[in-house]
Amino acid sequence: MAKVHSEAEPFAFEFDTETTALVMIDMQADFVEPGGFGEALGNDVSLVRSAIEPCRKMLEAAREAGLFVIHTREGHRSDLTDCPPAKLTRGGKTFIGEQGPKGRILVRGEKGHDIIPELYPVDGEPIIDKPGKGAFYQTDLSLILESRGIKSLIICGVTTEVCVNTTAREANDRGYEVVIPSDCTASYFPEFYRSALDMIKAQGAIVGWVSNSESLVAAIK
Ligand code: C5J
Repeated sequence: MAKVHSEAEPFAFEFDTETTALVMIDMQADFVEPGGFGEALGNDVSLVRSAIEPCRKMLEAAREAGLFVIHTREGHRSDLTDCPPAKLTRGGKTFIGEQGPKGRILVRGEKGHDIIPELYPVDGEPIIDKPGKGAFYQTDLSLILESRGIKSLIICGVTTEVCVNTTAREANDRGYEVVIPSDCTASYFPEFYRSALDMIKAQGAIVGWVSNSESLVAAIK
């Protein structure tokens, strides 16, 4: 048992490093590099790149402290049979499965679908390929977390109001204690970023806690 606590809002976040996992959500080229899905939807990806360096520091500290690390990728089979028709019609000018500069958009095995080199998983870090926004929906994430006896999650990644928020809510409903380091997540919409984090910590941590990489790294050192 290695019980620690980190400064957080609305109050300190207490956790045990042995039962805590770092979950890195969708740090894929499709979301944070030019030429991917994020840009195809009309977004400026430079707005989400601010999270890369804090995520890198958080990941490095988690690895050094021996935390269990998990990565997720949003995407679909190449025949798109796991993509609900409703999802295929959403977006801007380019749609899921269409050819883009980084290969077919949000399709597994394509360049854009993969995790960016700065945060690339190492041996022993499971990658959860998810068809939806939440990391629990139609994946084996629950099984993996339960098998490791995980109770708390440090959730990083993009985007704050979509896949990070959905996963935090799914985790909270399943009984996990969730903390989001605010500098390790980002959105194409600054106002959504702020509101999404406010919603997490409101009403006495109704979904979870909001902290920052500096406090969490200090706590696990
Ligand atoms: C989105 C995600 N925004 N990873 N996906 O479609 O947040």
